Amino acid sequence: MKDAAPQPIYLSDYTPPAYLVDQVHLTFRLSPDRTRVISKIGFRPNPDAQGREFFLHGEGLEFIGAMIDGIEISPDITPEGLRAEVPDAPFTFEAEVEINPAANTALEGLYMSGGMYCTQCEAEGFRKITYYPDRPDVMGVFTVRIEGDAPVMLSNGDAITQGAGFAEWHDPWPKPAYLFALVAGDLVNHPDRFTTRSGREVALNIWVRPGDEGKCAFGMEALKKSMTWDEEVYGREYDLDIFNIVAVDDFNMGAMENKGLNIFNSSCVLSTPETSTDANFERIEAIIAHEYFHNWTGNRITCRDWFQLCLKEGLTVYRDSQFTSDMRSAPVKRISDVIDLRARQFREDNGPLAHPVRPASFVEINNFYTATVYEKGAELIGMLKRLVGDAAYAQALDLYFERHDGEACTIEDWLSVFEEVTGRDLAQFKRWYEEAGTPRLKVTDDFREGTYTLHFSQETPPTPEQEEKHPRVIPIAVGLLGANGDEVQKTCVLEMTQAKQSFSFDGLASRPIPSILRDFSAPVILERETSNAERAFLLAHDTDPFNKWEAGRALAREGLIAMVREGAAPDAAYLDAIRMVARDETLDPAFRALALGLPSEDELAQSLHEMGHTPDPQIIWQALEALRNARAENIEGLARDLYARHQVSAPYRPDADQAGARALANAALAMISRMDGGALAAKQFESADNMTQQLAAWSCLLQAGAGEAATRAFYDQWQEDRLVIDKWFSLQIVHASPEDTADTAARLATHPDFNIANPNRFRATFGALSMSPAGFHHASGKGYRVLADWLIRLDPLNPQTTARMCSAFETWRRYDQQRQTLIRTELDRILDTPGLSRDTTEMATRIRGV
Ligand code: B3K
Ligand code: ZN
Repeated sequence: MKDAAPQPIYLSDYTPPAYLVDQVHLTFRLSPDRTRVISKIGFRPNPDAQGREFFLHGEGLEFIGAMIDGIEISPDITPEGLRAEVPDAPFTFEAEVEINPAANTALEGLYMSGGMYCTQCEAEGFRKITYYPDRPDVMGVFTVRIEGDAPVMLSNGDAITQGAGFAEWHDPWPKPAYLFALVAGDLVNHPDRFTTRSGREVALNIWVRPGDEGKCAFGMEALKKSMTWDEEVYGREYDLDIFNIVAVDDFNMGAMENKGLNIFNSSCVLSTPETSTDANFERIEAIIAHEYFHNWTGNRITCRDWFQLCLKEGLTVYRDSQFTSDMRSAPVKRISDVIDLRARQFREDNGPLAHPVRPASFVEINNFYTATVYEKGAELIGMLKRLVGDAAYAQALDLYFERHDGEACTIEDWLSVFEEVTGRDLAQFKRWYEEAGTPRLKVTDDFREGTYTLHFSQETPPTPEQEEKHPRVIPIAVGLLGANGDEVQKTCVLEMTQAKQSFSFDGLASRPIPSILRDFSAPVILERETSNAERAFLLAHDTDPFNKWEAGRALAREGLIAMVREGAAPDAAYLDAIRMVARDETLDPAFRALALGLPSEDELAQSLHEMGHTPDPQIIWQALEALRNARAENIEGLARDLYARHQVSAPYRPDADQAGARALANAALAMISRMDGGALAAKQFESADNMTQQLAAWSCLLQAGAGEAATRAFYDQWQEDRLVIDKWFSLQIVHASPEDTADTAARLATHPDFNIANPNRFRATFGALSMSPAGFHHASGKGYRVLADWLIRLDPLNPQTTARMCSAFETWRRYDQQRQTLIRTELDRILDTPGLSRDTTEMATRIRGV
């Protein structure tokens, strides 16, 4: 096994930095394999520090020399950094190091992507660029000189001078090193302008590789909308004269909010109707907003330490979801977010990787950029807003910005502005940040003499290293419906604070039908025994769009579980109910498309496991297929009608209305394709003038087993477009039969266009494998084997992406003994790999357990 177990870092061990930084001057002499980095940093002792050790982080740097106040020193250098004797007064530290961007395949620090220099410093990548106190509570004002022959050379802040072979940038806003960025290369820009409400003229640019300039217009519009929205809704203005976005092809995640110089995975900014789906457009809009919003929630107010990551991420995800709700449809956004939360965060919260929204320890912080920190973190903000009300939320945010601008903060700082504004004690609410796990909320009810009572009890199961859980405050939004479907009690928020608690409603003429947890008012699992008739009633009558959708979802889930467990036939109540919703023209098409969606294989496996059963991925897949077939047979006529009615004749626009119509038409096409062998899909594939239509048609053809010609045609048409080819890799694996999933992934990994060094292509291939449960969990174990083979190959090149993708195995304890043994063998094989990275070691160890 491993040489030495990597050591965890604890929140409780936090100490303030010994020295603070005032000014930072950096000079980069760019060269692909020998870049010189010359730093000159003004330090001063921190009066609040507990010690006086001068330590600078630094990893993989070739040390050339260092000086303090102009006098050469011989520091003590270790693999983690540098120590030196320093004066007990302000001083200047200078260092010269050499780094090799061309050899940097980890994509952290300064690296090359397609001949262009770029950086990724969050969380701890700056230490791979030069010696520095690489922690977010040390903030400095950066001036950067870049020397090289690239036509475009960018860094944070405003451009001071540009000349032949050099460029100088100055960022007036003090920032932690994780927000530093540098980009240099042969880039072209899509320029625009924005005038802030106080009159600042901001130059906006999206920088791309030559040839991609036609793919920036939508991203630019999204940026301007985000800037306006943040002014209008949060009163936040942009604070520099220039805002640059750069698209790079090799990137470990979606995008990065570096001050004034956001760097984006090209898949999250480039778009055209021909190459991007409606879902891609929506995602691009949201990510551009997210990174832009970080300028205030993250950059102007940052995190004291990485345990506080949710302070910026949870809040910024919450803000970007508000933005999307305002730009598009709020109910559709909420439903989509809950689908995603359950699929990723509930899965995490109920397995070996469960951790609090604010973790108490970590080995490698990059492993904590999780659905829990981001998405559950955002849910906590939503709950807080519901508990205090909109006006108090706005006041608390104003106070937060006013009080903490320019600071590195904690969750305590965040909660205390709410306590001050509202006078509430948020000690119990804080448990949501500190205790991992998804609460189970059980409900029963009774009705006596005009009084209807809901009895709630809450319980959170134990999670790793947290056996004992305490009752949390849970905002439960409830409405009541009368037997005729009228609302007899409008939505009100019940505040549950105890383990068991009851709430009554008086003066009712008859027993109402409750609509509980409207708008998914808390991230909990609601458990309530109820009938299909009641679910169908709520699907028909609930005025809360989330619960209306949820009722249909529950009908589908219950029916599928009966099919899996008892071999039951497809549920007639579900088929009737869904027919009614699909044909209800008063409902938004996007909502109807969501209502036609079915729980995923993984969601069903999770539900079965919750109920104490061992899920069989093969049987789950068969049940879903059987239900899809039955549904197609049952409503083929209606599907044809929906398909015809929701064709969009206007020129393509990626807005919510058109996207909703296409989503519904394509849901109908999927049903029709099960009946006509793909004939209509083949027509749509031929005539499609946008990627949404083309991809949906190809996907239907693949599922109908009639995709071969389309697969070839799709490749021939798009072989020059790397982002579309990612879809080509992915979809073939997703729609392979479970027998062929692993083999298809392994075969595509030998395709000339496969590139292990490109995270997008790697994820398109092996992410697709791990997200196809019936194929991934094939009883032979070949799915596990293929994934482990490739993770072992990727780890020495890119630990971050490898570690993240290990989470494919996180659900292993749900399955039967045979599958568990097969997975454990693969986890052990990964852990036994000589030289395995700290990132992957931590993830595989936590997943495997003892
Ligand atoms: N803050 C970055 C994520 C950095 C991930 C480092 N492993 C993107 C974002 O959340 O906006
Ligand atoms: Zn973020």
